Amino acid sequence: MAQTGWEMNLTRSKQLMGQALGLIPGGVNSPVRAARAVGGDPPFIVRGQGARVTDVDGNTYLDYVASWGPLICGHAHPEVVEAVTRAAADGTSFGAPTEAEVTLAQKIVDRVPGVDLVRLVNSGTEATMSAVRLARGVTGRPKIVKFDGAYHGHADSFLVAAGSGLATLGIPSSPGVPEALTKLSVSLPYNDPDAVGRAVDQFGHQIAAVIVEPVAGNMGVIGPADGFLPGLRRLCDRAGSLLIFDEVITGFRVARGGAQERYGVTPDLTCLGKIIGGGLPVGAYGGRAELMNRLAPVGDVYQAGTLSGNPLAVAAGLAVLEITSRPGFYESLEDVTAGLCRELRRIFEAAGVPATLNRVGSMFTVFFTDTAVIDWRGAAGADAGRYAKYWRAMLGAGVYLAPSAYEAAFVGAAHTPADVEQTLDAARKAVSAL
Ligand code: KE4
Repeated sequence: MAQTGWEMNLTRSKQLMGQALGLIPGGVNSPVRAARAVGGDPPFIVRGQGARVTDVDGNTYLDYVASWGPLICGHAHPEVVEAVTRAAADGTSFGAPTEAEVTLAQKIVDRVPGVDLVRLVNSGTEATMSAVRLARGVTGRPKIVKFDGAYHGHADSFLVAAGSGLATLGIPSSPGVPEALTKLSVSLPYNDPDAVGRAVDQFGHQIAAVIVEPVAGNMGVIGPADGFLPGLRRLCDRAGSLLIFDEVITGFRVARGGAQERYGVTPDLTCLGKIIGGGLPVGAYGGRAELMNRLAPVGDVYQAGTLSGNPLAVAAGLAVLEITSRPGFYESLEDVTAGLCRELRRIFEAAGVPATLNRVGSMFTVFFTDTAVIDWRGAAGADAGRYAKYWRAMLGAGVYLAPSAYEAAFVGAAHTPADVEQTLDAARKAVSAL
């Protein structure tokens, strides 16, 4: 491991970033990867294995980014690699129906309570964008309700008071989105059902859908307050609006059947991504048959995709859903993550560093604040500068966290108790740099 003291040797990564900047905006194909909010100079990763990634300078890190969630089984899991390799040997895409897509659809329908029919797409953004179009098509209504700090992908309707990379870079609403469209997106405080009630009273008859991350992961991790999700269910029923759970992160992450199983609230439409592709490009959206059958070619709401249901991505997804369906998978993840977070809290407390750690299942975020974080206001009030120092110190100690204070850390099945101890040792060193 080419590690020298606190700072990793990132020589080759910096050279590559210099080259990349002349070819790719910001040197990256997705903004948050540029790590600008934590000082820049991201490591260029060359391989992943289990719970670890290695960069082009030969530094190896314990990985809690997990490709922003998909790699719940760890990097290069043998069963995933074998499935994708076998599928590739039969061809990479046909643009025609395949048996594997039917098998994956069946597994999704079997595991996700609110899904009777499902359509595969190529990203989380495609899933949420399509679900909103379907909701508008079915209800004939124009408005959607989202929540401050939530991120549902980069479709125009969602880039209002959004989280993830927009919050990280401080661009809450993106230029290029026509005002006529932003007016149709109402963003409200997360965990505030009264605010939603007021919106329903004011223009409920115009609301096609309320779209929510049932566990927020894009303003850091924030769980639903008691009554929040059931309240949204009741308010949507009262308004005749559809409730959309954006489970791109939480789907197959926080429970076998996602957040809707964990919290016992069934949405009208569900958006999925990340884990169901095992690291390959997959998204999906599904719901009750009478809603989904409004989609072409059965119905008249249009959505399409050249590579939707791609054989390689479907093979990876099938392998991951098989692995995660095994007895004890989620219980073990819960135990490892709970132990890690319990000790992290003790380390910050012992060091006198004000920190709030939010965890749901195997996803968590450390907010450098001494107040509870239950919405975007709380997340934004935390010390992002201190997070940047923490990120840099943990990287120097061989632990790779999300390069943003408004993301989640993910524990996967490949993280062992020894990895937890290595992480805690790194945190004990890192707090001295705060
Ligand atoms: P993609 O289009 O990036 O596959 O998915 C969009 C999306 C939709 N819904 C939720 C809840 C999401 O978290 C995401 C994407 N997540 C971010 C990180 N939290 C992706 C990372 C990135 O933008 O590079």
